[in-house]
Amino acid sequence: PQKIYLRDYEAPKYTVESVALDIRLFEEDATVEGRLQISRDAAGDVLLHAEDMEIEALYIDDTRVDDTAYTHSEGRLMLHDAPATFALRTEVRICPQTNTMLEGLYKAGTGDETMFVTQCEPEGFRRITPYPDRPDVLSTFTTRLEADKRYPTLLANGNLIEAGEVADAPERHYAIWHDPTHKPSYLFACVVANLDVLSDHYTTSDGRKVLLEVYAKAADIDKCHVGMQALKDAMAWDEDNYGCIYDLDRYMIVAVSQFNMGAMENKGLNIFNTACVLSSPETTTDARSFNVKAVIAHEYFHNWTGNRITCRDWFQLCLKEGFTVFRDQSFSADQQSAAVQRIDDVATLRAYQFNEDAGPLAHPVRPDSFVEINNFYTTTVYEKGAEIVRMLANMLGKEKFRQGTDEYFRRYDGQAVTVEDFLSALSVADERVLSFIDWYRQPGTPVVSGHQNYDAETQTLEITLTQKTRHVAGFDAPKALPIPVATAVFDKESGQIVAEEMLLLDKETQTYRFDNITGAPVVSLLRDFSAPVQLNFDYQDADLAFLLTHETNGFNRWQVTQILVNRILLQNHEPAIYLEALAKTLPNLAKDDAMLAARLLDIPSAQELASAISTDYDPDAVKAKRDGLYQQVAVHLADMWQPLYESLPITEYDDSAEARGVRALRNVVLDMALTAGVDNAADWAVQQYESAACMTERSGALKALVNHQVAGYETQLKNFYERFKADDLVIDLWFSAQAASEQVRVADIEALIAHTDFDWNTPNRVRSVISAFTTQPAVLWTPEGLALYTQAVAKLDDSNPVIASRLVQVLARWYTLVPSKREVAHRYLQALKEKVQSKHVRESLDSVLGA
Ligand code: B3K
Ligand code: ZN
Repeated sequence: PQKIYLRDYEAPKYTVESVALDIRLFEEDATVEGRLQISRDAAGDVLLHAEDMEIEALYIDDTRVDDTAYTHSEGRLMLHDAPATFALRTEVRICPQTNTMLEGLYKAGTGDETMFVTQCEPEGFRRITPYPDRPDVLSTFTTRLEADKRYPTLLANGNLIEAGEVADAPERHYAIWHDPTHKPSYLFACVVANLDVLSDHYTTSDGRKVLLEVYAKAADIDKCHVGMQALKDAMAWDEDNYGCIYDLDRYMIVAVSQFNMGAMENKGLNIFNTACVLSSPETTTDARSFNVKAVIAHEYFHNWTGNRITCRDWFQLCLKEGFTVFRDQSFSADQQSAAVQRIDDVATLRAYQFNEDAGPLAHPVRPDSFVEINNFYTTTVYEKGAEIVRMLANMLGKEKFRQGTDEYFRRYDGQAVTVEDFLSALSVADERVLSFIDWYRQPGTPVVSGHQNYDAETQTLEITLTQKTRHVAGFDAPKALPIPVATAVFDKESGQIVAEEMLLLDKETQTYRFDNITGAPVVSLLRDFSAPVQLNFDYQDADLAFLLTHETNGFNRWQVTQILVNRILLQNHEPAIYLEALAKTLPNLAKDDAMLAARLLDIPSAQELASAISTDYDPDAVKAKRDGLYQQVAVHLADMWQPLYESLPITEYDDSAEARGVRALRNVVLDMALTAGVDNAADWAVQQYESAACMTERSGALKALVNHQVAGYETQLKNFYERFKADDLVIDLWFSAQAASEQVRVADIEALIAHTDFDWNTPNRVRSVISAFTTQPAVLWTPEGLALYTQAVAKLDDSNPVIASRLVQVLARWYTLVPSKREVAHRYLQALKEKVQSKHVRESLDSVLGA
C-alpha cells in the first residue's frame, strides 16, 4: 500500500454539480444507481473511487458505454476520455449483509432488530457508489431508498420530499430525501430499519422551528430523553457561545448497536453507537450518561465546525476534530464543576495522548503522511488538537476569541479549508496566533522543567523555565514552541495569592521576575493545565502539599496530588507528606465538593504510569508499587471511611452535579474501605448492590465486589447478568467489570470470549472484553496474555481492520519492557505480522515494530 503525503496535495480537477442516488435493498444484496453531473475545463480521463462493488453498467450522457471505456481495479474506476461536462450514471451491486468492516453501507443487528446503516467518514462512501470520495469535493445529494416494508424507517440526509409504495412490488416501499447543502461525501448517510422515534422541537434564535428526532429500537426509546435534552442544550449553547444556528428543518439521530466509533456527524442525520446515545438511571452510570451528553453535543457542534466548514484533505482532520472537542469540553464544563471537567479531560490526555506521543506512533496533530487514514483518528489529533485551540482561546480571551471564530465562520462557510486558514482567521484578533502553527507540525510532548529563586533581601522571585521536546525519528529537529504557563505565586505564611500571571515560554529557556514578594513564596504552575506539556518543576514535596490545601484553582489541587503520586511511584519519594496532606484536606472537601474529593484520591492507572517509564518497564513491579500505595492510602485514612460512607447515604436518584459527586465519592470510599479491611465493608458493598437506586451505585458495588473477590461475589455477578441480560450495553458493563478486574487472569478472559453473549462482530462487545483487559498490563504482557491478544488482532484483521488496528496501537511501547518480557513481546508481534493482511493493521504494526 502506498504512503500519501500532505505535500502532494492537488486540488480536484472537476466539480460534481449534483448527486442522485437510488439505493435498493434486497434480501441478499443491494443495488445502487448513482447519477453525477460532472463538469471540468477539458475532456480526458476521470478517476473515481469504487471499492468492494460489482459494476453492472455505466452510462455517459445516457448512452451505455462498454467495458473498453473504463478500467476498474484496486478500488479505482477510471473513465477513459470522457467529455468535459457530462452526466454519469453508474449501476453497481454491493453486499451490506456481509460487510463486517462496518464502513460503507452495512447490516447491523440480527432477526427483528436487523437494520442497515452507513458509516462514510473517512472513505466509506466509495464502498457504496463510484465517486470522487475526498472531502474537498462538495455537492448536493438526493437519495431514494427502497426496501421491504419490514423496514418502515427509511432515512437519508436533508428533507423528506416523497414516499410511497413501489409499483409492481406491494411488499416494498420507498422514500426520497433531498439535502440542499453542499457537502462532502463523507457526510452522506442513510438508514433502513424498523425503529421507534422520540420527537421534539427546537426553535432557533432566528425563529425557525426544527424537528428533532431520536430513532432507536422500541425497547430503547425510553432511554432517549437524556440525549434529546442534551441536543436542545447544545443547540442553545452554540447560539449563545459561537452565534452558530442550525440550518436545516430537521435533525435526526439514529442509535445502532454495531458501530466502530462513538458517533458520526452526517449532515442532519447523525448515526450513534447505542453506547453514546442511550441513557437511563437504572442502566447507565453517571460517567457514561455524562459522556452521552458530551458526544451528542460534539456531533451537533460539527454542523458548523466540520460540516459547513470542512477539511480540505484528511491531513487537516484536527481542523474539525480539535476545535469540536474543545467546543464539547467547554459545553460540558458549563454543565458541571469546571475544575472536575478539566481534571477528567487532562487525565485522559495524560493517560492516552502522552503515551502515544512518547512511543513509535507519535505523530503531529496534523500528520504529514499516512497509509490508512483510519489509523489517524487518534488522541493526538483529537485531544491534543483540542488543547491547541484551548491555548489560543486562553491567549485571546473570550471576546477576541469570539471575534476570531466569527471571522472563521464568515470567511470559510461552505468551503473545505486548512489549519493555516483557521489560524489566519483567528489572527484578525491577535497576530500571535500564527506562531502556534508549529504545535500542529511537531510531534512529541514538550517537557517543561524549572526552578525558582527567592531573594528575601531584594524581595524578588525568579522563576526559570526550560522546554525540551524529544526528537521523533523522521521529523525535523524540534523547535521551541509558544507555551503559556499560567502561574500564581502564594505567600507561604498567609496562604494568599500575591501575584498571578500568564507566562509565555517561547524560547528554550527563560527567566521571569516577580518584584515586591515580601515573604517566602510557593509558586503554582500550569494552572488549569494551560498547555499540553509534562511539568517537571523542582518543587519541594512540602510545597505541593501546601498547594493541595491553599490552591484556589481546583484543577491544580488535583494536579499536585498527581505530581506527588508520580514521585512516590516512579522516583521512590516517601509517601508521608502526601498521606498527611490528604488526611488534612479530604474531610472538609468531601462536604464541599464530593466530586473533587473523589478525584483527589486518583492514582494514575498502570498504563499511564508505564508511559512515563522509558526502559526496563516491569509491569509486575509497577502493579505491586501501585497497589501498595493504594493500600497505604486506604490504611492511613482508615478511620475516615466509615463516617464518610455513612455521611453519603443512598437516596432517591437525582441527576444534579452534587448528587453525581456523592455517588462518585461513595464508590471510591467503598473500594478504599474494602482495601483497608474496614469491618463490615463487605456488607456495605452487598447492601449497596442490592438497594442501589441507579446503575452508578449498582455497578460501583459490583466492581468493588469483583475487584476484592468479596466472598460470594459470584452471586451478585450472576444476579446482575440475569437482571440485565436483555440490555446489551449493561451486559457490556458486566463483561468489562470482569475483564478489567484487578484479579483477572488470562483464563478468565478466555472464558468471557467463550460466553454465548460474546460476539466478535460487535465492536462494543470486543472492547468490553479485549480492550478492558489491557487495563491490566501485568497480565497482558505475559506470554499467555500476548498470545490471546495477538490472536484477537489476527482474527479481527480480516473482519474489522479498523478495530484490529486500534488494538495493535495499545502495544506500541513494548520495547520499553524489561529484556525478558521485551523479547517475548517482540516474538508475538513478529508472528502477528506474518498473519495480517489489512493495510490498517500492517501500517500500525510496522510503526510499532520499527521502534
Ligand atoms: N467524525 C467521526 C469519526 C469518524 C471515524 C472514522 N473512522 C466522529 C467524530 O469525531 O465526531
Ligand atoms: Zn468529531
